[in-house]
Amino acid sequence: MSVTEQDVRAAAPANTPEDVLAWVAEVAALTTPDAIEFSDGTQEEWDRLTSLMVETGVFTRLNEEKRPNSFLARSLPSDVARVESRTFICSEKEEDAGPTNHWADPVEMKATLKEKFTGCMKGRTMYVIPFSMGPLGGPISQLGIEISDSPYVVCNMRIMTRMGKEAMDLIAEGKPWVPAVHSVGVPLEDGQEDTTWPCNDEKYITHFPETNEIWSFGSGYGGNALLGKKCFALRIASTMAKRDGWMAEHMLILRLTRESDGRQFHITAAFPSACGKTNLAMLEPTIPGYKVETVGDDIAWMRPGPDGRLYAINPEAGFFGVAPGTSYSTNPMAMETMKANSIFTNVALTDDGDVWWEGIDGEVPAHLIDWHGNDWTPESGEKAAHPNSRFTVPASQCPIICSDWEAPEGVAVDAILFGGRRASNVPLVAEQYEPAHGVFIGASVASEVTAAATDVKAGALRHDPFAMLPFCGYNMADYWGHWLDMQAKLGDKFPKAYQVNWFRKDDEGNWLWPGYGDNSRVLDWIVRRVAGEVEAIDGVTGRYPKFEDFNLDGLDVTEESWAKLFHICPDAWAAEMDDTEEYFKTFGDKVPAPILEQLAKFRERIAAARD
Ligand code: OXD
Ligand code: MN
Repeated sequence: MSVTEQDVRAAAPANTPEDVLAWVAEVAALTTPDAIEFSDGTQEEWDRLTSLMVETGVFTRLNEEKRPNSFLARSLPSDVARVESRTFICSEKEEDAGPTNHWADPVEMKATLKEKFTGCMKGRTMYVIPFSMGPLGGPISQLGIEISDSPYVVCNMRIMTRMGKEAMDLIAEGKPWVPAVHSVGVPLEDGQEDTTWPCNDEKYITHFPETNEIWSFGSGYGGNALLGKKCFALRIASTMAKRDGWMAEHMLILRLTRESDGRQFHITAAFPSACGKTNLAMLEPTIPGYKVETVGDDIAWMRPGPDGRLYAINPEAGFFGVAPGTSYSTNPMAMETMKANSIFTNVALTDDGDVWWEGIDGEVPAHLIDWHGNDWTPESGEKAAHPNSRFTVPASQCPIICSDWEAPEGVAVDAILFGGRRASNVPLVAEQYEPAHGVFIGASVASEVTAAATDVKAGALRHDPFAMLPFCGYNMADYWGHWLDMQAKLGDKFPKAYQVNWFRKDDEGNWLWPGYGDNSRVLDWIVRRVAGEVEAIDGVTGRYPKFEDFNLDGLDVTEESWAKLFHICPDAWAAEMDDTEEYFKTFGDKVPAPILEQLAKFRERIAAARD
């Protein structure tokens, strides 16, 4: 027996508005689940669902002493990351999705989805998950309701968003909300046993920007299934932001407090997926005199405040971070954050019931259960944890979470960083010449591809403007135009942009910069620039620090290796700009004129460097 409208009404909290009831009943009639639950976000619900998943084998409970209230899930090898090739923007006009998105006609896609979702929840429970992106009731926050047939999604959403009763109460007050429907796409016939990671080989991650709808089919993993994150907080929110004059960005947010005068600086930074945003957000400065506090590690929503400055909130409530490479030496604060109440996906399991991954502290264990669920030894020759394995952890558990991380009005942004993984060409740090140059820097970012998506070749260099390539819900060139508009609106109150690159190597392939906590040295220079305390030298890609102004105390960076960090090869840059021009051409006449002017100015600087 599948769920009826009466069942929906009976399961819903008493204050559920009629429009929500009607929508849930409609989705239930289409997907025919066996049961329905409205998520309330309570501890009781978490305990019940995590125990259920332990019983069904979806979750392995980790050692209660080592990792209390924490669980391990293993996905199928076919469902380990976002699938960009199956991610669609279904705007009415194809040009509004632009060349960087997969576009699908909304009417045709709705027809396809109708077919895929028909009966797709049979044998399963439908969970109705009200959630808030951003502090409950905050002026920059937004509400949503995700319907999902995955209890794994419910538990992850409880960590990643403000989920449950309080969000429903706000919806009941009549606040707007975004509808998001998710199914793993595996109906169960009567008596058919479920698997521990149901998913469908055919996947559709679809967005309807004109109606703010999200429909996701076939995957249970991360950004494909936790619809508040990439689907809502970036793809749909970026289109809302363009319409309403704000910004939804793939950026971390941190607070840097300078102890000498107590001045606080807030920095946001856009790096492509799996390029160390979590590490920078939780950085432990190696230089004295600064304290870092984390506001967010992945997404920033920014709006002009009453004083004309740009204010940022982290719309998420948790971190969904890449596990491999995370350790007490690379990110002690992340390690502390995940000590309890955490979900791990596709990491390895130790013999004493704890988690393990490549790059974690200590000796490599002699025996593990790998992410496939098989015995593993160091001789196995394969990675024990998947390169995109993740931890889902409550942000509130981060020891350096900023006291204002839930401030509804956000924090005032002082500087914006753009980075990527670049072994050559891109200097350690460069400041924009002028606002349009800042947008040009963001627009021309290219980075070595990581494991965060399944269907792009790791290691290759790809253009990833503003680290938004997979996340911009509309035409990327119009998005650059929106940035220029926001800059024009805020004038000199709009934060300056800086291009950074921690990943430069010498000709022998050695890292030129230690990175991690030493990136505080770069932040130190940036905030002194913001405060107008140091000068910069005009260079090819932007304005650079003077060697003598930059704090290198205790580091083995000589004037010679410093020169290598800032070395510019005009030929390489000329070639890169030819490539960038070709890339810009794919957007036709949508590329804003100021961006093309910046390209021309950059070429002049390259030519001058040749003389
Ligand atoms: C993420 C990503 O999971 O960018 O944050 O892929
Ligand atoms: Mn991300």
